[in-house]
Amino acid sequence: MVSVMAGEPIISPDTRRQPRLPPGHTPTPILLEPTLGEIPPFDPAHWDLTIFPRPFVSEVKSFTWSQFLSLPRVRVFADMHSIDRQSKLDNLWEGVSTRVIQDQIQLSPEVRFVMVHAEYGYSANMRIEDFFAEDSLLALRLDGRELTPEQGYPVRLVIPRLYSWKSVKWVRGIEFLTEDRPGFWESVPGSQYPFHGDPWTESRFREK
Ligand SMILES: Nc1nc2c(c(=O)[nH]1)N[C@H]1C(S)=C(S)[C@@H](COP(=O)(O)O)O[C@H]1N2
Ligand SMILES: [Mo]
Repeated sequence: MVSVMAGEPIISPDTRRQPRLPPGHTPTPILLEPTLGEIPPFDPAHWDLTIFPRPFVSEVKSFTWSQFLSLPRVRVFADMHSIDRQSKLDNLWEGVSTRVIQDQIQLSPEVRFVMVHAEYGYSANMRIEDFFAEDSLLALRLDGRELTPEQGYPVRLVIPRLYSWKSVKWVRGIEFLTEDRPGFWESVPGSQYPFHGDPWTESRFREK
């Protein structure tokens, strides 16, 4: 197989903060949060990743599994912070930079937000600046190993600068938006999950 991995890892800027942990956070070897629902099966013959809709992208684009595997890779060293104040430090992710996806599409200038969709209906909304941040990627591997089914195999989004619920596992779709819309956790009735989800400003609760 041709190696498509390049260069030194990108160091997520948040790992250089002093202190390194957001206020009140505790380091943990594993985020102790159960995933919703069952772990989806993976069938490489039918898997695809779809980028939509028109006219926000000039054409709808679907990557097959082999097309996705042929995209160039990056490694990203990053921490992951959860809304219940646990932090999983020192993750070395490998995958496709969201900026590679950006290079493959023509995005209209009025696009401001992204909704990332998973198998079985999970989704998360975010700003395009967060989605296209230098340390954001569609990860295939963690710490030198293929993702486990629990970790989102075959592909999970990783957005180190946002709370972990934005790092959608089992990604299948990327939907561009001009206006923000709630994802799964943001739309649970009575949900206090904020739309943005910045661990560093303690945006743990929805504020006016
Ligand atoms: N598809 C999907 N992605 C998901 C979730 C989920 O339930 N389904 N849970 C989110 C939440 S709430 C957290 S805390 C992290 C947990 O990631 P981990 O299992 O790798 O620790 O995944 C996020 N991504
Ligand atoms: Mo979570």
